Amino acid sequence: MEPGLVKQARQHPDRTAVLAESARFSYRDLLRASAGVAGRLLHGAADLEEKRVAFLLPPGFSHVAIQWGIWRAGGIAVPLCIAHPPPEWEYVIRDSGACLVVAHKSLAERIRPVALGCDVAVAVIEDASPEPDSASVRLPSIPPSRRAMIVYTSGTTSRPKGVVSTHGNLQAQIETLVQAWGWQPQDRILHVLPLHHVHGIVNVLCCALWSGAICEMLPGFEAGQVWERFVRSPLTLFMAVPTVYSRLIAAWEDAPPSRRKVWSQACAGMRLMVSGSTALPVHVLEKWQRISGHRLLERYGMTEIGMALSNPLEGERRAGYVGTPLPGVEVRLVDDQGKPVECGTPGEIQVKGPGVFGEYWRRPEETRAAFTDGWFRTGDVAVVEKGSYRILGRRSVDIIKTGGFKVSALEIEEVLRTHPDIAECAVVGLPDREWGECVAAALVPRSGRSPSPERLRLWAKARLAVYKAPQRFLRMDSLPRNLMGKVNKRELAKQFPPEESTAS
Ligand code: MLC
Ligand code: AMP
Repeated sequence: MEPGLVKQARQHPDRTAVLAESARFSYRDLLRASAGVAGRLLHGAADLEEKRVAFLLPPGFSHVAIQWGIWRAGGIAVPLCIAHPPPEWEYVIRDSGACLVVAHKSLAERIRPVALGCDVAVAVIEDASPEPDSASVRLPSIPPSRRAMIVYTSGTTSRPKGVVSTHGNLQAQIETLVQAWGWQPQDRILHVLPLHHVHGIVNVLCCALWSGAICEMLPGFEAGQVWERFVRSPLTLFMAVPTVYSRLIAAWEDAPPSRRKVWSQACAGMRLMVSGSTALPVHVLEKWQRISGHRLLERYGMTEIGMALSNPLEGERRAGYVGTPLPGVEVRLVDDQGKPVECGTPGEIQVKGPGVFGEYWRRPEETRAAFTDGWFRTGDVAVVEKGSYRILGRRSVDIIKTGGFKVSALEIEEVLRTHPDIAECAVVGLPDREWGECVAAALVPRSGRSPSPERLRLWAKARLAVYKAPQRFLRMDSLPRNLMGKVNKRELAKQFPPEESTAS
């Protein structure tokens, strides 16, 4: 038994799988390179038996070859974000109990001290090139129940939790999207998203490779570069978070009229453009439609479940709505007592289906608390109106979505509290035109000390992912608390002046 993606790839070995830095790699290249990686990881053993292998590589063929190689050797792939500071890497390496870190040579020196501090070896990878036939490598049988991947996601606990997906979960998450969005071998998608979250991993990379399509990978997102790539040669699909579309709109508005025309015309050949990971503002949807001619398809998902709700490929895509359940996904809305609500009444979204994860890594209690009667509790609140779901918000004020990344206010507070000049702090998400929400921190300094916002932000960026570092700060004499002594965050959010500029 092989992972589903590998089986699929065998059907079209000569087609192009990955395009990156002007090099072209076929599915045969990917099969051979990943078999070679698996052989080296196994190093004579029969099966990695779900050992965790963390990997740190920029987007490109090597990244995919390592991911597949870990899977084919029977290991659990733990992607690390190339832009994270060392403390974030250390947390993931330790929490996952990784036995090895595979790092690209350009990143190896940065992660080596972290890995060694965790007593974990580093395997350094040059840019992978297609290998000679590696059919002789003996690989273990991988059933769908085998754990495949751990992706770290922030939640209502202070530190991120590892979401464990099996090969069966991933296959279900991929297949529902391939069916709903009509993926074809002729598709060609431009990949600009991070590779440590499901949007970039499942929706873009895995769906493309499942379908025999071409996944063209850019090193990251830069608006002008993406527009010019749209022009260069035909693409059929594009998927991103709303901040990416806002940036593309801003770049288009700044461009001279002749360039605008060329850029807009370049979108005509695409068959589908998708937005997700956070609410798509209606003004972005409408402006993007005027510029590109495409009405964005908005969908809703989560690391724990893959995608659950989607507007239709054919038919009306309603602004402000995320559509209906995807094939094979069951969705219900429940009230505070856990009872399903009447149509038109808001309730918490709960999800069931083969794509839903089985556990948070080594956190049985959090796992138990996340399910009720087999339904996964998303913590998001929605309402069904005229047959379509509209997301109303989240149950917890401590979860913030910024630039499409989920961050925990509690995690940021815990780090800020270690700053010598901070006596008390509270973190909230504030509405933000560019980022959806931005991270804002209210601080009570220790007497006589007054750290500047710029220095605090720099300090935070050395310890936390850049998207977790507060963008706005508010000095207070005391935090607003309720009778129980708990910080009233909804009240606190109102105290940030709307016109306050960002610290960066
Ligand atoms: C970056 N910056 C931020 C920020 N992110 N500032 C505030 N809030 C944020 N969220 C700052 C940096 O500090 C830096 O400033 C400047 O912006 C540029 O940094 P960058 O790292 O180069 O940012 P950029 O690459 O432009 O990032 C924008 C982006 C990125 C939209 C491309 O945020 C992104 O890739 N988002 C996608 C996230 C995603 O894939 N989510 C899916 C999760 S899965 P300075 O001054 O500090 O240098 C999921 C399930 C589902 O949600 O449904 O899909
Ligand atoms: P993550 O845990 O990073 O996978 O983020 C999942 C969360 O993103 C969900 O629980 C929602 O809060 C949010 N989300 C995803 N898609 C949408 C959407 N289209 N509209 C609103 N929120 C969304």
